[in-house]
Amino acid sequence: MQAENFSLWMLGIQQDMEHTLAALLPDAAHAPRALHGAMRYSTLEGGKRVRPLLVYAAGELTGASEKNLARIAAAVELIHVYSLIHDDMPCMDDDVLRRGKATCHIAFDEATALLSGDALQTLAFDLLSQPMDGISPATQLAMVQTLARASGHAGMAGGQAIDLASVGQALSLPELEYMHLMKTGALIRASVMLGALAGTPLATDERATLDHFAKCMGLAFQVVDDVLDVDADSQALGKTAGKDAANDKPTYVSLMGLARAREFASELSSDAYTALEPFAEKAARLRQLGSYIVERSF
Ligand code: GRG
Repeated sequence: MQAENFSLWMLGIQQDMEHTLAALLPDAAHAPRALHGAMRYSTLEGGKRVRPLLVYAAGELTGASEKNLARIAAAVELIHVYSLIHDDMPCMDDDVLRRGKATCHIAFDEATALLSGDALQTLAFDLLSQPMDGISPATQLAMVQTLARASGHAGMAGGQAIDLASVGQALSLPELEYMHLMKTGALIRASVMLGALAGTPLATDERATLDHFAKCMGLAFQVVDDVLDVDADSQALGKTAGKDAANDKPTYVSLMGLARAREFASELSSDAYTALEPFAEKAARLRQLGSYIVERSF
């Protein structure tokens, strides 16, 4: 019953996100058509929308309005899509398959892919800086800062730089963790904190404990991603499976082995649920979403 309730909730958010993003993205019939088309192609009809789901679940914890959460969730998803487009380009991961379809630079061309990533990123900040009902300018500024820091040199882009430099290198577990906390973890952590910021302010200790949940979940998400890269096929994943080993990339599986990596993901999720205890029932959605992230098969 609880699982059914969660699946319905997830589906509802995924559908709302699709409508919100479709309405916010520029019209592909308007020039520059290739750019607008590429932005829509890469963003719409694809992806699990894990980061938007985290925004909504954290917003439920602080009683945030759905209207504001939709805008915040869309902003985070746009940053995520921009990172996927750029990551797939020949200068980085050089991949041809993403979300079950040709990557942006294959479906369009490299210059259009580069520009569409740039334009999605700036659109995200545009969305986040427009007035939101019941949210003070100071809180909104904190949101913009949270997203900027999670995306930039000290977050996702920095983590990606370390990742690119670590191909063929023997990273230690702490080094791998450091990289992933930046590359994947920072945006996941920001999604939770942004959702929470949209509602009734949390006390300092509550914020810290929620951030600990998000940090553990961000890492667990990556560990599961590494497991799935060896354990699932490209069709199920909608992206090329087995790429990490083919590219000689250090991963949790290459460092710990498959069985231990699975155990580690479950240890991280236990740690994450413990952090949610002070919030009791208000964190029910975040708990369910945590289970989904760790138990997913694609
Ligand atoms: C180019 C600045 C820049 C950063 C790229 C996020 C990232 C950094 C690269 C993506 C490569 C990758 C496979 C990372 C592992 C974790 C991850 C982000 C997986 C993709 O996210 P999902 O599973 O994808 O949420 P969907 O398609 O469901 O949204």
